[in-house]
Amino acid sequence: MSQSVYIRPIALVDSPQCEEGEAIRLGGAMVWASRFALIVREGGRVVSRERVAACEMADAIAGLRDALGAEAEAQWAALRMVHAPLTCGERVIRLDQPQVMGILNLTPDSFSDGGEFLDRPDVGRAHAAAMLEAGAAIIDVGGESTRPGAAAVWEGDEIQRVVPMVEHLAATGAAISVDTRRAAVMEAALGAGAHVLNDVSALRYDPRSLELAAATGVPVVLMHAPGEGDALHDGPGYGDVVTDVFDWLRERRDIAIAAGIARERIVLDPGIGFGKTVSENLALMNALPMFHALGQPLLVGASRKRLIGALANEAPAHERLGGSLTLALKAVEAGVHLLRVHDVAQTVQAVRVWRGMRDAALTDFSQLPAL
Ligand code: 8Y7
Repeated sequence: MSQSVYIRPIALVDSPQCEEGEAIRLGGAMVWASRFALIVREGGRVVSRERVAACEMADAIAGLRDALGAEAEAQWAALRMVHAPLTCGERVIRLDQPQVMGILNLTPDSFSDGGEFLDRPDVGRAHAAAMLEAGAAIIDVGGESTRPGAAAVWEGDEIQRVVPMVEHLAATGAAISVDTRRAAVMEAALGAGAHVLNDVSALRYDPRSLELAAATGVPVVLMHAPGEGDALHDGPGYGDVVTDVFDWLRERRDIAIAAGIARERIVLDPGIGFGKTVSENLALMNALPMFHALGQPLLVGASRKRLIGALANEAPAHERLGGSLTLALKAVEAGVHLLRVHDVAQTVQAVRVWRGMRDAALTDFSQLPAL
């Protein structure tokens, strides 16, 4: 039975000098890891799990069999990869600090902010302007709800919802991503000035989308969802959710690269809330540092999602700010590069305070390890 290997950072530190020479920087973010679990899986079961310090990793990898050793080597290099900024027209989004993507839903039935803007474009535009003012690096414009059981939208309707807003935002100079699974919508949105494709089906839903993404050369977000077609939330279940999602994202990454999408334009996302139980979502949130071993910028969208309600008294979507910030900071501490959120001002404030602490840690020499 074939084996697979994973390097999961298990001890994160808030500055490299905490563990002088012993900590590696993850994904070019402001986070460092000093110890790792080197995990080998066979047929879905973990067959070995070794704790390894950064300085011992080369030896530990040398002790693995050929194919496993090569994969572990690739992951060890990928963990330390520094990512180029994303280019969005005239704008560049640096990935050395957490960036916020503001959600703009132009749908009648989104569970968290449904129907607010669909028939009131002026209100939608004002909301986008407020998110940009509050520090959103990019606005994610979507015209189709992907929650379980949402009604399918005809692509012509989706285009009509999305394109005028994209045109408006492009004219203001904003960086724009378009949240869609349909090639025709992607094409129309890019034509209207969008810069990034955000596809919750990871370019599986529409047979034309992979080719289109490759031909246009724009950055793409590939998100994990276990199901296919219109049943994104239905999957066969997981053996181990963390390594299953990791393997799945690696496969989608490789398919995208083979189709001609440049590696530096692929952003990966574990798809919090898509076909996952509360405990599976929590396991993924805790394992986020491991996903740097895929060697791509990471995006997480946990804002107002159901797991928050499930853990906190069934709070309705509009009362999930506290939980959303907790999950956003968890992602930030894991070195996730992009946060997709509804509450931009509050999230940007949380990120800035976190950033202040990180800057302070970098100049705090009392953290030097004792000789
Ligand atoms: C995500 C997303 C949604 C996410 C990315 C919601 C469109 C559900 N969730 N895109 N879209 N990641 N990349 O609650 O987690 O916002 S829709």
